[in-house]
Amino acid sequence: MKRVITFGTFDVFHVGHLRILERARSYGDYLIVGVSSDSLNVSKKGRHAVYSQEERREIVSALRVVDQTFYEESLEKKREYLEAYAADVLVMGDDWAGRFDEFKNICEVIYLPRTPAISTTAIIESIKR
Ligand code: C2G
Repeated sequence: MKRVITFGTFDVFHVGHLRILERARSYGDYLIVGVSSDSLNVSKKGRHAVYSQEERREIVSALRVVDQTFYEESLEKKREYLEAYAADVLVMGDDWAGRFDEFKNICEVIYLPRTPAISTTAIIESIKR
């Protein structure tokens, strides 16, 4: 059974998030998603997520293409997570292109094109207007 893993905040869930998860799942038989904790999100995005970590995990966990989720606490624990979840494939959007190549010695690393013209930030801005 080929185990695929991906990571993200998945705040204000949108089709860009859905499509990367669907595409990630297509690379194997089992998809594990590390959902960034609230504290990790603040440290990497410089702002609080709109949805709590529990709500973001609940939404991601409910998707047909997602088999297992956990809280990603730190970007520095990536190798630990890849080993702990026995990942065969790491899939990320290409805004991360090259950033995880160091893990090619333990799993396949695939970067997929982002879904254009949609982002949580843009959604928040449009709601504000
Ligand atoms: N994504 C996408 N298309 C968009 C927006 C996001 O394909 N229009 C992808 C991103 O490339 C990422 C995933 O959706 O692979 C989750 O995006 P975010 O929630 O913004 O997560 P990010 O901050 O990139 O977290 O350890 C890695 C980080 O936790 C990844």
